[in-house]
Amino acid sequence: MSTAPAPKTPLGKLSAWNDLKQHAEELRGKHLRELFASDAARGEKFRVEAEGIYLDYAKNRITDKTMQLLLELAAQSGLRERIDAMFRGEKINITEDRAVLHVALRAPKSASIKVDGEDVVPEVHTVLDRMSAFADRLRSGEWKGHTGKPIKNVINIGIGGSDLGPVMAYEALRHYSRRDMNFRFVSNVDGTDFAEATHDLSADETLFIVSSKTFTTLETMTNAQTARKWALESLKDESAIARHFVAVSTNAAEVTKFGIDTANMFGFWDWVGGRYSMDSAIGLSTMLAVGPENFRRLLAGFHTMDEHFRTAPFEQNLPVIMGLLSVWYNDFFDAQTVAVLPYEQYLKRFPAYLQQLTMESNGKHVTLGGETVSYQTGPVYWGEPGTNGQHSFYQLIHQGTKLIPCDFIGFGKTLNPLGNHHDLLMANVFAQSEALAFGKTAEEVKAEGVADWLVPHKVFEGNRPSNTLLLKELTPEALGKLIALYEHIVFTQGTVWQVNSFDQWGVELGKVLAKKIAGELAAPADLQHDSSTNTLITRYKQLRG
Ligand code: G6Q
Repeated sequence: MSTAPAPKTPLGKLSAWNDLKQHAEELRGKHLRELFASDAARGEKFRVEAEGIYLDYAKNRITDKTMQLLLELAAQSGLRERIDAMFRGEKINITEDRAVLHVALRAPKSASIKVDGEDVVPEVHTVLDRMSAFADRLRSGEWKGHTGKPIKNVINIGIGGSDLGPVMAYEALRHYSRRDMNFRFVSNVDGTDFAEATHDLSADETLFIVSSKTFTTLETMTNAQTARKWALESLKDESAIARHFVAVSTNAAEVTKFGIDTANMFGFWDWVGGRYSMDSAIGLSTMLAVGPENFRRLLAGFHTMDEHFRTAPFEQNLPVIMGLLSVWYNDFFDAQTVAVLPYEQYLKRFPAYLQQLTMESNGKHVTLGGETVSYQTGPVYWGEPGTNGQHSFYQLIHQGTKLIPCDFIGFGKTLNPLGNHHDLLMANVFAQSEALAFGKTAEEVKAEGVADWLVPHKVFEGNRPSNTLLLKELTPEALGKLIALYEHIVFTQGTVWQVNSFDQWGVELGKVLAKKIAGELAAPADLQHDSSTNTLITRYKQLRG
């Protein structure tokens, strides 16, 4: 789309928005204790179970009316139409003139999704089949390094969307991964990242996957060149590159320039955003770790959630409900952040992954129509796996001055049954959400015989909202469902806020300036920045000697 989009009714003018504003005032003084006391069946009412995910959202500051108004807001925001437009392959990423079709990456062979009149599903499966064939060869030892040894170490070089998904998925699916192989990830242009990833490896058993949609990203290209040098130092033969480097990119010309044969390149498309690409060829490291079969199970999980999002009525639609609840706190209760708290060690990188997904997508202050918003958009997402967080930042969630809605994630079964560890872990999930919601009154504290002066310190106000997601077990399918759930939460939020969740112009300026300053650091330069930046550059030059 080269012209501006048709104007939409501004969010502030939607009747549901204004009704919610008023309704929030009615609810502001209400405590979750009262809401539970007035409805004994609340816990059975505000819950949804779909596709193997149980969502309890009863511990939110909501009533039937809240949900009705939020669902009305979704309708007035055109959420249904926008979901359909995405799945139809329309170019809803208007500022980059691109379709948004990560959902096509996990569509079954029988599906048909068209971009500019062309069905993209067959191409998706061609790449998946090539990845699978490569993974089988590598994992079986048939693919040999330059000196004839099988590959034992795989290093993904990529950053942002070409790193966070692969790292998170590798950690999440470690249980299913090849334990006799090493998988490492180099993203930072800080040389320490590369040095630490390679210090104990030998090049003749190592494969580098250079993952970059554009194949021009400074960090990735710098690390890839360093990897090339590192490999050649011991392999001493240019022809070795073909056995030790593969590329994942949309840019065949740059891949060839780097010296990687396009036969060893796995492609994807401009309709896959970086932060939505872990299930494209960017997931090659994941597939090498867990095998093609498990990778397809992961995709099947994504697809199940896609279909749920596309077809389930909004009142039973997990991403819609969770997306709307986050809008509720973000816009009507001044909540600045959302904590995601997985009680599953394997999901330790899930919050970090979600930071990019959510904040790069909805960290925008201009609507699709180019207007500056008059309301809050994307909250800060953060978190740590439980129970570790309980012994660090939960204090602030329980007794601080900020409202922090929490998403708890737990599983019925652990992949590592050890004594009663899992019951203890899950006891903490339930205890935390209960404590956050109901707190502890001054009377209760006093009844424990606490001295009067100490009572206020020991009171828990409560009324802190949370969602709890329960799944049976962390399988590849479950992981796919969870990721797609959050992708579609982001979509729901972005639709309500009328922002483009699929561009990221905000990362551009820093990149351009860094390039300029890199030139100034490489050679004597007449510094023309502000006085602070000039002084910092000069001081750095002194420090480095
Ligand atoms: C994600 C962003 C960004 C991107 C990285 C890496 O949505 O676009 O995080 O993934 O900048 O880009 P390349 O894959 O092109 O190297």
